[in-house]
Amino acid sequence: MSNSAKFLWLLCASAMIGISACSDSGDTGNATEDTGITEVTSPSTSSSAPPATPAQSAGQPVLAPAVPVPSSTPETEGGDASMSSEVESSAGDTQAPQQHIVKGVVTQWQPMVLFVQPGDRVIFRQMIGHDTQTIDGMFPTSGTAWQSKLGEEGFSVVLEEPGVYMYKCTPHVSLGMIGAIVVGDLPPANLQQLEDHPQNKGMFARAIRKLKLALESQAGGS
Ligand SMILES: [Cu+2]
Repeated sequence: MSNSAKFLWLLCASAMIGISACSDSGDTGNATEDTGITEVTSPSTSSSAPPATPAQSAGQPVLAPAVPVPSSTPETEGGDASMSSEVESSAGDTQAPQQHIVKGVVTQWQPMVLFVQPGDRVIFRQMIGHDTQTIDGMFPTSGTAWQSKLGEEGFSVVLEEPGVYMYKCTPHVSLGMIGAIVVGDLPPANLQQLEDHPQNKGMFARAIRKLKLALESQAGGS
């Protein structure tokens, strides 16, 4: 290759570099966002599940933060996370009766407030040393009273009449072992009857306050 040819080749090459550099730096209008580069393929040889599309991600329900349990009143003995009920969500609104469990835990009922639908069955467990008995005047007037034997494991009731049923454990009522079962729609029809009850004081008043907090929480959360 002669010198002049070399020179021409260099001139040509440098001109091309200049043009390409010019087109890279100056012509921003042609700049494209090369999204292909971001798709780094996994070195994994196995064909993994396809990545979630934006539609799938958007379709996933955003889990709401847990509803804060209302702070317990100062005179509580602690361990008062029993406000939340263990009611299964009635998705589909099926009318099939459900079963619910209430446990005797030390000197408390768990859950302390239980929400059920008419016809549901409530079963009492961990009943050693406990009984369960409706409190006179603190359940619907046409509702069914109940009373288990002491330590009657698996005692159960089926509640048809809507309203609040307040019940106690006889050995531990003075320690606040009082529970509430709310049957049917909110607010329960006999709530005012509970508040007007002459025994709405002491541990009973405390239980009714907790019931009202649970009712507010249930009404707001669903
Ligand atoms: Cu008890």
